Amino acid sequence: MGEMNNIRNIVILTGAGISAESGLRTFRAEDGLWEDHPVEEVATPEGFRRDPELVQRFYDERRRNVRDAQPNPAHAALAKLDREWDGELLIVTQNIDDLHERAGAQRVLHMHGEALSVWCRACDARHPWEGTLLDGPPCPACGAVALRPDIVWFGEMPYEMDRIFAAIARADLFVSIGTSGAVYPAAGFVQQAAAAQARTLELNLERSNGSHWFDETRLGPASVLVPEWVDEVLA
Ligand code: BJW
Repeated sequence: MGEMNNIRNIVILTGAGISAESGLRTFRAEDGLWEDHPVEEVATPEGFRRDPELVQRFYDERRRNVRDAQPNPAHAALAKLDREWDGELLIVTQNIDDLHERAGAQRVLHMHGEALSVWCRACDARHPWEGTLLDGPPCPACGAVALRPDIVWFGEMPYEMDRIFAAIARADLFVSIGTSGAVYPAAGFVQQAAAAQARTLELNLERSNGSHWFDETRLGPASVLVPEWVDEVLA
């Protein structure tokens, strides 16, 4: 990474690749999730209107997988960085799992929502949720049977974009971990970071769509690359 001396504000973007070694499947691999379920059937508001049972069943299973998964050394390393880094830090995750939090990280923002949260379309409340939705449970707040996964689908606005852009504008270092750069607006963060004069680093198993935008790309599994990089930053 060269000179770490001038780095104070860090923004980290994580994607499905950081949780792959925790046993959660990525989206665009050979055995990716969309193989079993085409994306437009499950991850759009139109798909949900067309076949709510398919979508609820899909996310009921994802919720169960998330509950059963454990953080891996990459999550643990970012949690350590969060504990020990005095400057600004924001972990922006596209992932809906809670493995960053379970590893102990606190400065985490879920831009695509959370598997273990539900959203009531009747009263707009959100609730922590570990169970299923296929069976049509009532909203704990208003009693309506109108709960949907608290997930950002295609065509919906990702969460907290203002806070993300503000953090990127202040960043001295932007690090992207385990994301293919296929989905916007997250795929564009690296360009915004570069425009704000931040250094940009990518950690990924293989080169991604966005690799050419980064100052540096390191290839390998997140469980190895992320702890190595965190040790460098904290040294
Ligand atoms: C490892 C590893 C290991 C593996 N170690 N690495 C045309 C052009 C531009 C944009 C658009 C367009 N048409 C439509 C759009 C917008 C659209 C979009 O981007 N579409 C693209 C397909 C082109 N985006 C949206 O709609 C977003 N909203 C939006 O833009 O709002 C503005 C707006 C609103 C209204 C009207 C108009 C505009 C919303 C996007 C929501 C994304 N939601 C999903 C599903 C929900 C979550 C869930 O069900 O889990 O989020 S899609 C899915 O992709 C999921 C992910 O968060 C997201 C990103 O995937 P990710 O994390 O990158 O995973 P993979 O599998 O792609 O990559 C894994 C990587 O890990 C690979 O690189 C591997 O190499 C690596 N890896 N093992 C390290 N061990």
